[in-house]
Amino acid sequence: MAKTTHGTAVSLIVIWTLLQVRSALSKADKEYEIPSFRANWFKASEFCSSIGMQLVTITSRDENDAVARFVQGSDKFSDVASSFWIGGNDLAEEGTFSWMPNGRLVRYANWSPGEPNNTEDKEHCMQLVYIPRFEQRWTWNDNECRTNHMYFICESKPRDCVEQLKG
Ligand SMILES: [Ca+2]
Ligand SMILES: [Ca+2]
Repeated sequence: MAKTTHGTAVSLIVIWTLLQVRSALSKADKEYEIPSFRANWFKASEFCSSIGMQLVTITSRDENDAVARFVQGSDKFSDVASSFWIGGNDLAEEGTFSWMPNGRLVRYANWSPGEPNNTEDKEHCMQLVYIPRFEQRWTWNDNECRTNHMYFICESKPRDCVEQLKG
């Protein structure tokens, strides 16, 4: 009996450890994609969902760097000026930005100097910007959500615990 209990405990520890490793891996292995057409923020968000992904969320410097590296390696990158929709907005409450895919407040932020400036009270959707002549290197701007001419970045959805157990 004692032996069985011990065996069960060991199995549980092994399973728990595997899940931790897997969760660490899946974090590092976030997949990104830049569809090859331009859209407004809403269409961008819809399109990411339609391919089982979501507009990208960026919650750390490391993640901002990882997204920047991905964009640089893509054929949508221009070293003169590049802007891409990302998954945050302040549509619910002016000035309070949240990540739409999970509803979390934007805590880590990497705004360009003077942004977000909500120009003409019309700018509510977030974009990642690379415009070196303005000293903007992978920083963020708020822009009009209905602006149609932006590429956008989708990311793989986080797998929840149930999905992880199902494998
Ligand atoms: Ca705004
Ligand atoms: Ca702005």
